[in-house]
Amino acid sequence: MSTEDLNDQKLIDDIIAGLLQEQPSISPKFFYDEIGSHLFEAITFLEEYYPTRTEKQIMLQYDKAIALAIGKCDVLLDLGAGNCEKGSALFNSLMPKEYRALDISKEFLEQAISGLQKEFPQICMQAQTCDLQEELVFPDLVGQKKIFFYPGSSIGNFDPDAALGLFKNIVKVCEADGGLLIGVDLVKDHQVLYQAYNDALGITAAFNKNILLHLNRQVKTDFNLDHWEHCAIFNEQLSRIEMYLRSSQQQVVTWHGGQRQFEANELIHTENSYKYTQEKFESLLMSAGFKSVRSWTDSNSYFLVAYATA
Ligand code: AVI
Repeated sequence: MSTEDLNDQKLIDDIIAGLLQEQPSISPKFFYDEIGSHLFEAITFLEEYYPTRTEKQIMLQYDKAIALAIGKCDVLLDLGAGNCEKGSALFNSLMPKEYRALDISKEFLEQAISGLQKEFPQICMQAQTCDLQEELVFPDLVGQKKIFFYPGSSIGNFDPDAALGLFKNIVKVCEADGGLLIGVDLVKDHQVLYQAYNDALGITAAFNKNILLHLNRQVKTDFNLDHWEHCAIFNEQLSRIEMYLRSSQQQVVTWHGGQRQFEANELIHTENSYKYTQEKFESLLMSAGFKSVRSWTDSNSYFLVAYATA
């Protein structure tokens, strides 16, 4: 067996273990196959899904203040860079010498970078695979002022303990210089939050259900999408949106060598999306070891952009 086959088998074993738990769950990383990535992009255009456009508006409105707070930038490290659109929007104000795009798939990044390189020939660009659950190491960047960029409230998809772990990791690699520019969604009117994850067009429902199609391909499960419903609620106590797939009837789902019976109304957990208050988020950054935090928000206080200095 090759290492790749072993990795695939480990992935499949992990998915099956998740399905067999008392509270079944599927990791949100399985949302992002080709269809899922396009559906997520469509979500960002929805009227109900305010985070993407609000963050963009804050970044545009305060670009000079943000650049001033950051100062010199030797290397801009774009965590979860995707199509590099958000990272490259900072080039004119931060003027980094180097841009490092990090994400799970290097192939996708390389395509994005090759287009950008023509537009910004003076910036040295590199794509690198990166798993944010693991330790961050950049031996070739020692001594350079590193600015990490983590937009889109992707941090909200981590439990607060895991978010703290990631921040500690960033403080460590920043070497008492540089910092983290990060966007996070704020707690707000519950109806606004609810609608952002229960849009009228049903795009978020399709995004959620598509995870089952991904599993059918990856694990050869036989989920029937007609028998599952999208469910997203705001858990006030834990300050997070919780997404689930609800079984609409009693059913058995099978895969090679196993199966599970689901009762009517039984839920499979697919995602948490934490919402912070400004105070909570700033104190999470400070408790990770950052020295200071500056924040900018929109007129409704829907979203926060923060710069934490290491
Ligand atoms: C990627 N992440 C920040 C999105 C969120 O809002 O938590 C994923 C998403 N899930 C449903 N809609 C959007």
